[in-house]
Amino acid sequence: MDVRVLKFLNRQSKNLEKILKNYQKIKIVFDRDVDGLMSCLIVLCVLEKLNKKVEYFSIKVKDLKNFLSKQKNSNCLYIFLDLSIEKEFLAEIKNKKLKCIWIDHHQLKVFSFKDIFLINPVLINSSIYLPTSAISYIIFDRIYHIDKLLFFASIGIVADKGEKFSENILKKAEKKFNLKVDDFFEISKKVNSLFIFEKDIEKYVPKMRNIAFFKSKDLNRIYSKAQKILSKEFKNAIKKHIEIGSFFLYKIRTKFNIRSTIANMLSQEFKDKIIIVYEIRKNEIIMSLRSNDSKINLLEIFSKFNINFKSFGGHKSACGAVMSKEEFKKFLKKLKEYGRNK
Ligand SMILES: [Mn+2]
Repeated sequence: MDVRVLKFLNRQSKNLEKILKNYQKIKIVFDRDVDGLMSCLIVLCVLEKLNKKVEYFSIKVKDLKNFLSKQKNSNCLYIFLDLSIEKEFLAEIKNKKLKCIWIDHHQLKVFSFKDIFLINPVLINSSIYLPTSAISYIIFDRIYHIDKLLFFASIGIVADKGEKFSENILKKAEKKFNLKVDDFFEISKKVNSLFIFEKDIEKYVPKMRNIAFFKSKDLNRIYSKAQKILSKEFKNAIKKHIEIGSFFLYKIRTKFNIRSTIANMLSQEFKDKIIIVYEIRKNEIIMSLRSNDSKINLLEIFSKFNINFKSFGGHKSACGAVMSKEEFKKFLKKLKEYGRNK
């Protein structure tokens, strides 16, 4: 891994340790996906060892502004995990004078962070890709070492396809827990099924502190239910998608939260395609975009479309977008033009 990034994380870890000394009450706010959840577990386990009073909330980035607007400035420290930063969040934080640590790995859309303490390796090197659970592991394991942090980190890393820059962590975990990377990947798929049913994720956090949960009947039952829904939708996608040049377009029609998982599955199957999976929710088009070609930067391609996105961002090879139905028509036209120009 990049030595500059490791030095940066080590330095930030020391700074963080100092900040933590000043707070007894801490609120963890994490993204509603496997990487976010595993990051939460890592941070939570360490904070509890430090005898902090901790609350945790899972929030989708689109609901974060609303969450922030309801917060009151109390003597509490916020730790945000795996959530992409928007300008409006920073405005709300400044306005409320909230004390915030922000640990994330999304590409940056904002470049001034004087009101938060940001830990994102892309600040040092924008081509480094370390899932938030890897970052959280490196930082928090230094503050207080607990064996199972390595287990949580490995699940989060493979869920976010971060194997490349996290090889060391995974190797250590394979040895420690006598598991293979593929086993961690299986576990990450099981954990992901909790999100597919949009379960009350917070309810599972205390159970997950014991790693026996990941082998439990409880989780396996939810997983097999999710597998049925996913395989049905996947077959449907193969039959009913549309191809425009190198774009693979598919509209999801179930009520389950499977858009991004289906997009991941399709990008594994159709490696030379740019996968676009979308659905209509509350009159908006919500999209997951994926590519397997490391030379392709989705953020770059789609920002050139000049679409008035309600939100757009993520990573170079996996990102998300929200737009109105009107803008979606324009988006489709652009897809066809792009195909012709290539
Ligand atoms: Mn992530």
